[in-house]
Amino acid sequence: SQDIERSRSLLREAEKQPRGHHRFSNEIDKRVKHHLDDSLKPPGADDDKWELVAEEGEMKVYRKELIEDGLICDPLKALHSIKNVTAREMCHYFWLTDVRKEWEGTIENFSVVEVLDELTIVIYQTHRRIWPSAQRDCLYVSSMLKVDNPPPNGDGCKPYDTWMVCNFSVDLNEANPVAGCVRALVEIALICQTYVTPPADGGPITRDCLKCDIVYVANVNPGGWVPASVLRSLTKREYPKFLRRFTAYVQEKTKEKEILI
Ligand code: 6CM
Repeated sequence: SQDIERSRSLLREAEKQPRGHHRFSNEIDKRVKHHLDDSLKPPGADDDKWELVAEEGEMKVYRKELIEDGLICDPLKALHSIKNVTAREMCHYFWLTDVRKEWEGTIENFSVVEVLDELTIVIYQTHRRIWPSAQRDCLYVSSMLKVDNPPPNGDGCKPYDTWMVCNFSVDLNEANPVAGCVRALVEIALICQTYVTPPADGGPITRDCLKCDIVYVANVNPGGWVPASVLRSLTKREYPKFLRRFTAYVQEKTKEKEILI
């Protein structure tokens, strides 16, 4: 509860910090550029060997098998298309820590350890333990931003707007790390684009006119041993579960609200 109080007071401080230059700004810019150049590319656009591991309606989850220093670091890329919501709404609920526990099922605990500007924070979190390996924790910068000039997408349709959340591990001394946890390294992006189809009769724009296409990429290094079969079957199940739960959460949360563009 002390952690929660501390997170809350840091976030109150955050509201007073306009987006600005801080010690992670350059790193964020670099990673945003990488995601726009690379993560947005559809699987199969080049000779990348993405394997489709789950498909449910509009949702497609791909992965590439990758072992680094004996650890499974399979990159993951998911595409989805969500009706009735905007890119900003998707990113808002993904970034906002107030509602994190309402959709994030892999976390045991988290706290905001630093606020860098109004949309950039540092989070420390612990995950549920994957038996029989050690519990994981991670410490990462989380930044939400609007992308003014996204690269054109293949089909020639121009999105109304583009928002993204960029999360990546940082190496800082966290004051109260949980004993026994192995540090996982994460690089995650959620890139969202709104498409608006105005009613043919010239009527007002409602939620029925909205669609949000998302690309979610995750590169997670587990930081230590996890049995391969356990980890691979868990990711195959948990990422679709997260996407299903999170997108349903945002649709439900926004359905009676004014459109946030
Ligand atoms: O992106 C997701 N969540 C964000 C907010 O928490 C954030 C996540 C960063 C870490 C993601 C993976 C860490 C790997 C640790 C493995 C432990 C999994 C335990 C599962 C127990 C059932 O960007 C959504 C992440 C969804 C992961 C499936």
